[in-house]
Parts: sequence; C-alpha cells; structure tokens
Amino acid sequence: MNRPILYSFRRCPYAIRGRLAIAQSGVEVELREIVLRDKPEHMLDISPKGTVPVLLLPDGTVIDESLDIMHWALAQNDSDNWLEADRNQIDQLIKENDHEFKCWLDKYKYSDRHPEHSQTYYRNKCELWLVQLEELLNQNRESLVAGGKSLADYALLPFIRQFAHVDLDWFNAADFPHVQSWLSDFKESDLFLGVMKKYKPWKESQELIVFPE
Ligand SMILES: N[C@@H](CCC(=O)N[C@@H](CS)C(=O)NCC(=O)O)C(=O)O
Repeated sequence: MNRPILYSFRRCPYAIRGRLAIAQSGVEVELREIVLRDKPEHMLDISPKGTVPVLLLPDGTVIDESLDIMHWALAQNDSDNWLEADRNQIDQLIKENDHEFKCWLDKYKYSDRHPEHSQTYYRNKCELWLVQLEELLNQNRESLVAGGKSLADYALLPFIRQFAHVDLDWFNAADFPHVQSWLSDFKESDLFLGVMKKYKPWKESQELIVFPE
C-alpha cells in the first residue's frame, strides 16, 4: 500500500501538532524521524526550506506547513470534531500563537542567545499569552474555544508544553490552574503518548515505520 511519507522530529512542536492530527484521523503514514542537523536529501529535495514536518502524498503533493498538514488530516477524517468550533476564533488563536507567542517562547528558551533582556523578561512576555489562555479555558470549560477541544487546543498545546518545560518548577508553581490541568490532561492522554513514541533516525535501508501504530 502506498502511504504518504511524513518527515518528522519527535520534540518539535510543529511536528507534534502534525502528528496529533494525523493520529486523530487514523490515516496511516510512513514516519521518517529526522535529525535537524543532518536532514535527509530526499526531504530537502521535496521541501528545500528544510523545516519539519513535511508530508509527501502518493500523488506527489508536498505539504510542508504544520497547519496545512493538520487540515489535510482533518479533511480525511474529523470524527472528534476538531473543526466544529468557531473557525475565526480557532484561526486567530493559532495566528497569535505562531506569530507572537512563539517568538517570545524562543527567546525565553534560548535567553542566552538574546542577552539584551533577562530570561524573566522573556518569560513575562510569554505569560501575557498564558493569562489569555487561562481566561479562555475558564470560560469555555477546559477548551480554548466553546464546544469542546478543537484544532486550536491541539495546535497550541505542544507550544505550551515547550514553554512549561523550560522551567517546570516555575510553571508548576505559577498561578495558571486551568492551563496547568489542560496541559497535564493532554500529556497523560493516549493521543499525546501515542505521538511521542521514540524512533531511531530514518535510514533508507530500515524497515518501514507505520504511524499511527
Ligand atoms: N512554519 C513551519 C515551522 C516549522 C519549524 O520551524 N520546524 C523547526 C523544528 S521545531 C525546523 O524544522 N527548523 C529547521 C532547523 O532547525 O533546521 C510549520 O508550521 O511547519
């Protein structure tokens, strides 16, 4: 059977969101785990920009933006209704996450590369986003948009996880009870655990890895 090929990197939040949507859809892909400093030639041939995730469909179509991969997967099967909620709100949340929060998150995580401000300064910037998410989760009973967990939750959670893990002690002690339980429920879910399995970096000669398992 000719499955789509997914180039992925286990810890990358963009790749995680792509794998979450693919796992939810149940569509099988061939997973190729990569190492960022040694990207496979075939991946760079089909997507020269060199970011993961990259999905190659059997008809030759290349999808190399995580959000597009999520939408592709949900177009195959959205039986958990990730696209049921208000689309404008979903899109707006993802836009702010990817274009504003992510920039502060990178600076917080790699504050030694951005010595113009302290790590606390960058964390405070990130916290402004968490305040907004806390309010939404409170209002909407543990989902970002009314009506249950949607694409917005699954697109953002990998980034909030990354934020939390920069200083887990600080995060666990901070006053964000809804964000904390939203994240811990996610981290304990079968969906998340299923997309975080470890694989050796892909080699041409290796046996094919079918995802989801
Ligand atoms: N806009 C892209 C961003 C993907 C991205 O930046 N992925 C990172 C890994 S987390 C990457 O591949 N960076 C390339 C590198 O570090 O060489 C998407 O949504 O797919």
